[in-house]
Amino acid sequence: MKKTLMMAAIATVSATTVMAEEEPVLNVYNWSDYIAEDTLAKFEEATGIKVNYDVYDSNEVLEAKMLTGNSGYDVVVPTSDFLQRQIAAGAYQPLDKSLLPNLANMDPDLMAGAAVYDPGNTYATIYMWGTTGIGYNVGDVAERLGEDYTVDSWSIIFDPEIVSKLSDCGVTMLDAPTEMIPAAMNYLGLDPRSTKPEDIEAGAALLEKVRPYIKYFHSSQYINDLANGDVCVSVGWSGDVFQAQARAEEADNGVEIGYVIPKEGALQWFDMMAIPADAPHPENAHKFINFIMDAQITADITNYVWYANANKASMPLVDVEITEDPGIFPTPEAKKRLWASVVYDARTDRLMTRAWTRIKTGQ
Ligand code: N2P
Repeated sequence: MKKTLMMAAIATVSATTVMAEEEPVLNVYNWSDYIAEDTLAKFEEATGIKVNYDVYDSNEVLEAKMLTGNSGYDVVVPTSDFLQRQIAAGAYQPLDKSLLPNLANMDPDLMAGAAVYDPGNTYATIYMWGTTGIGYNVGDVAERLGEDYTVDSWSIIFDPEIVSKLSDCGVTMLDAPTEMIPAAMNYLGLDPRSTKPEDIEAGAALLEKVRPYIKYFHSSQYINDLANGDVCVSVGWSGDVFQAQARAEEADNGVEIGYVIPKEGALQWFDMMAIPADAPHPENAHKFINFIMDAQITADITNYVWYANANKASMPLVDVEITEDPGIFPTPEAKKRLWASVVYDARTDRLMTRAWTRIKTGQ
């Protein structure tokens, strides 16, 4: 009897020891073009944890993996509206905030904005944030629309008269139905956050109308294509367009790229770091999330990817050309015209997905 108890005690102790010792590995799944060149090496050096890093360029792709489970990932970065739906599905584990002292660096106002999707910031913290606007080749557009033409409106994409004049130099859209359809609705004067089927159909109909002038729907290809002058107008994510601008400058190829938050308004989104419920290395995941929230590390990322962050302590370390760029940190005036993403119910989501397939295939 005594012996059996002793054996059981030993078994319990060794099981606990095994659980407490997480192997020094971390599997991260993040958006493409979204981290500084040295971030992972610095984390590996600081912690001895080896990072496996995979990338995606679509919330839908990430969501499919999160809802299936067993992805093997420890840290993923969904956008806040997608995050909310995935939390409801049980895809994430609550953060252990005692392991995240650098949460103190975060901007309370922006975290409150993210808490709309994740009450109490229970499951996630902001990685970066940005807007969905228009990237364009200054020379190509001037050549086709005139030197005096100012790119400041969604009409450059949604007015058939205008976009038809640009289709020869390459117009592209994000492959992101829940961003593109609301942008079209907003241009029509409808509430971009509306979930009324007739509003969504109206936005979809506008996209179908301009479909003949669109070269492709893709959410990362346009960075290089804009930089090389292979396309001239892209609906794109703020930092990605600035990265295109930087790549063109570096290549010294005469291509000048601009980014604008159109005067009609634009989507503002938050990308959130979260830990899947079945993450194999949750402790390492917390170490990584805390490391990213270090003021210098986050500043380094913003300085490299040109996305705004929500880390107040990092701001003095961010390049002035970034903090002062209204395309990255919008002015209070422009902020009033930004809308936040909507969490779609299953029915609306299906409606959008079906409309999107129709738009993309042009049928
Ligand atoms: C980074 C794209 C992240 C923005 N390439 C999408 N939320």
